[in-house]
Amino acid sequence: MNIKATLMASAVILSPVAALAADLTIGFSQIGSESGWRAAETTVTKQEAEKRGITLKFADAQQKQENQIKAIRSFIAQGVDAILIAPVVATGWDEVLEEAQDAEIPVVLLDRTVDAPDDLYLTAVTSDLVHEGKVAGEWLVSEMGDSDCRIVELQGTTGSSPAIDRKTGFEQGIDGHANLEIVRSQTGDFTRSQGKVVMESFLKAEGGDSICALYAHNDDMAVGAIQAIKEAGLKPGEDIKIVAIDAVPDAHLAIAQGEMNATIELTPNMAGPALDALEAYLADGTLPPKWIQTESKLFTASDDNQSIYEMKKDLGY
Ligand code: GZL
Repeated sequence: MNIKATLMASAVILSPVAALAADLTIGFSQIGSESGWRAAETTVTKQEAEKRGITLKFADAQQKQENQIKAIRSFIAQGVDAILIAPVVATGWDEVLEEAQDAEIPVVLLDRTVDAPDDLYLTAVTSDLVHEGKVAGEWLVSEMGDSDCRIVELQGTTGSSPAIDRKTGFEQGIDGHANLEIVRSQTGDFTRSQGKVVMESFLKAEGGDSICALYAHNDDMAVGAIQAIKEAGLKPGEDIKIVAIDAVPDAHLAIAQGEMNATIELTPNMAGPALDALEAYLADGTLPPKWIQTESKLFTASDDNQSIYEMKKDLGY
């Protein structure tokens, strides 16, 4: 190799943004590890930061808002360059977001939104949570036709934007179809264990034979409910139709095995778009849109769920 080529090869030429990212320190206030999807989001966020040479300070809040607020205040005190927040609930953020704004530290929301003025955060990277619920409702409409169907609903964490919006969307999806009726609706807090416990209570209260379908705000609660349905001597996916959201590997496996019927995909990669927006903003003040929307895709038994399961199972869920 000639001298010039050698010099070129050794002089790694970074773009201004890439050069900047190598010096960034970003705080990430994560909700916890309540679901397989959440674990995947954490894995992907760490990978996306590492890819960019960003130093990521990670704080797991064990699903408690007070722990998130403490972590955010610590990030501010440390003088980080930016803060990522997956807000466990929608309310109660104004004060700490104002503190970050006063410290001139940009904040990006991941996968959930907050009820606060949108000048308090740079952007929110989320799916259309209402749309996800509506797709689930419309799928059940198409599945049931004119047949009566008594539905039980496992809600996500009380007060979280996905629980509020996915409920709204599902009700929009079944609106106008009087044969479809939600007869029980209760939070399972997005976890498998609570999904099982609450489904057991639904089965006890309603009697398994009178429940036609389960709508769960995430796959983990649906997987827990599947266990309860089996223990009640019923066939999940047949005696009780099951539709949920996230498209985690175990949901694809359950659909492949006929124990679940549909799931709507939520990408765990919210951090990629978030870090791109932050890098551009920190480099030259480029303002992103207030909402960076991620795609949602319906998966049913007509998809090759076994292959999708094999592909997804090693992605950090
Ligand atoms: C939705 C996200 C939800 C997932 C759950 O954007 O906040 O939180 O659907 C997770 O699996 O607990």
